[in-house]
Amino acid sequence: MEPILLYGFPAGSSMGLVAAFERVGQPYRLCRVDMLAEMKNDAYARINGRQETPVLITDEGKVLTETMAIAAWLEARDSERRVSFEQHTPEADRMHQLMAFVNTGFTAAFSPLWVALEMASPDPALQATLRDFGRKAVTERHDRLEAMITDTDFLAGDRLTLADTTLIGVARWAEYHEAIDGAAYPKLAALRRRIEADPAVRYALGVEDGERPVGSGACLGHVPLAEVIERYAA
Ligand SMILES: N[C@@H](CCC(=O)N[C@@H](CS)C(=O)NCC(=O)O)C(=O)O
Repeated sequence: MEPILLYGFPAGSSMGLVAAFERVGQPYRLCRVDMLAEMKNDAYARINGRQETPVLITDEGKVLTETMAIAAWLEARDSERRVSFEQHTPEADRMHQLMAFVNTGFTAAFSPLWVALEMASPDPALQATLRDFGRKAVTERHDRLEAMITDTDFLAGDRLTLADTTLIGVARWAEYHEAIDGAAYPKLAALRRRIEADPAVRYALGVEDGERPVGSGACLGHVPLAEVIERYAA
């Protein structure tokens, strides 16, 4: 079977993995998950006990969660090195380092902002504290990322890789939360423009918006979430 990538909308980090699958170009399917309506229930918890996206149903029908694990699964099958580098090279090491930085501290810095936004019983004083703390954390991680960007066209070299696809779904949260002064990060801004201009990323953004963009042909279509749960959940 073809692997099925469950991606979340709106504004999920998994948009980058959709771009990565598209760019690798091997047959895959997608499953669209409305994170606001379809994730916080027992049925979805049978697919991912942490009730998050992304999730991959592998070509063996196994459930694989966590962005880094799914990226590693794809990297191992990226024989033409369309989104990765040969193992045991300095380029591969740097790509993994940047992916880890983005998926841990950079992504986690947004957590207080999401908590403030999604609070079931709004508490203005706590929300203000969370927003203040979150904006400081996001700014600090942006400072660090800006310093890690070199003069290559993309994050880990001169072509789009898993480092860029890990970043692109998350980086836009800064505007969503009005968390940073964008002008303070010119290298990141230029990098994001280059990533977002990539055809595979444009494809993923279109898919996220509910469109049916013309892609490489590798995506064989969408599978309904109910069907994925029925067939593959524990
Ligand atoms: N550690 C997980 C985190 C995934 C994650 O935070 N997913 C977000 C969407 S980008 C999510 O599902 N959030 C919903 C929630 O936690 O309520 C990974 O890297 O895959």
